[in-house]
Amino acid sequence: MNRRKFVKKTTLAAMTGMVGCDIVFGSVIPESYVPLLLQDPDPFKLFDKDKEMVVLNDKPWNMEAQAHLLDDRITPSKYMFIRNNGLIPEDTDITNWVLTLDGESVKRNKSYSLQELKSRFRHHTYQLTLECGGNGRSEFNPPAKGNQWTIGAVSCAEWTGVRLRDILEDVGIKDDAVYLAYHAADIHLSRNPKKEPISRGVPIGKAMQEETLLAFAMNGKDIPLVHGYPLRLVAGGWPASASGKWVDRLSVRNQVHDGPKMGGSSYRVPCNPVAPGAKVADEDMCIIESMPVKSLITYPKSGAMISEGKKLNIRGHAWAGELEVKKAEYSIDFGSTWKACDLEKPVNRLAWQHFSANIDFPKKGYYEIWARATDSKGVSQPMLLPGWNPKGYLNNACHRIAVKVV
Ligand SMILES: Nc1nc2c(c(=O)[nH]1)N[C@H]1C(S)=C(S)[C@@H](COP(=O)(O)O)O[C@H]1N2
Ligand SMILES: [Mo]
Repeated sequence: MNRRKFVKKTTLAAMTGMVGCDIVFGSVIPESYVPLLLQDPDPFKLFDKDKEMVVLNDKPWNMEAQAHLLDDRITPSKYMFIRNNGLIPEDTDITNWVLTLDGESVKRNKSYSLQELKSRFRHHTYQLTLECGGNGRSEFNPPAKGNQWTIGAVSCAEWTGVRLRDILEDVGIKDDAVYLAYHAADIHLSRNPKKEPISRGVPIGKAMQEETLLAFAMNGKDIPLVHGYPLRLVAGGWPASASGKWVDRLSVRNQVHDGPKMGGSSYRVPCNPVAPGAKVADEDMCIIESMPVKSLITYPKSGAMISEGKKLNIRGHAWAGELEVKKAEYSIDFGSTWKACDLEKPVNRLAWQHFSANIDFPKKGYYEIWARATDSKGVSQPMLLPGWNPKGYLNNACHRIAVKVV
């Protein structure tokens, strides 16, 4: 057998294995042609996601949940949204994974192996809400470029790791420290190794909070690769872009970090409200910090049919960035009147809170159920779209579902 034929035979055998059944006309597949089934990796299998998750982009991979998928108190990985700015790291070697601390404001550079991080520092576990700054972007007008998130770019998983504060104290930081920046192992879309897809972070004050973790576990297991394995920064309550995945370097900066996606209109909004479509000067844009108050009805699924005379028990979650949610209400008359929901305290700071209510409908027909949360400073969600901004961030409008009483 000549070499050419041999290669063809072995690849056909390999492809048959991957397809999972006989490729009937396999012998006539053009050379170096990849069957469609193998060209399009199934993202649900690839990332272990539920089939009801919605793919928004495949280069890079971005995927969101639907409201009813987020019904669990702690979000399981299969319902957790994916937001990537670049390509997922390849060939992650955890035995040689090193976290380096550097920057203008560390007393000396220092490196830790994963094993050292886990064994030298105390472990802490918190439920932490992570919401993409662009969640709700699809509603803005004029529309904003980027992934057209509806309501599903939010999660609240249970994260376990070491406190970032403990590491910063071990390294020693100078008095002039301003910002903690992350650098990570993901790959720029251009595959240029000199370019980073994203490098953001948090001000030192947020870095030093009890709940800010360098996490190595999610929901009691290793972090799934797509969510940051083996090491991830988790800064709950802030736009999730501050929570670097695949972190291998942390820089303590003596100025506001200036990495990719820190400037321009990235994760920044006009410091003062502007008219829709306005051009905003760079110096009038402010970095998004704590996320605004928001809520989600996770049961029932929009479109539910309710039998006349039966009460409907709705439930959902509410969160308010750095603040606590103090009130959750619902309306079945398009916002004319509001009734209180039962609202639970958060299990820990920065975890979303659960609400529920028992609803009586006056008669048969179509209804909408609107939910509205209010934070500890008395600020409520707007019923409709809030302030326009160039990239479509911070849409915290009330969530609404439709039901029919039949
Ligand atoms: N290294 C790295 N970290 C990252 C990102 C990224 O592209 N690369 N995306 C950020 C953004 S914009 C969001 S919203 C969250 C998404 O986290 P998830 O995919 O685990 O839900 O990760 C953040 N951390
Ligand atoms: Mo994001």
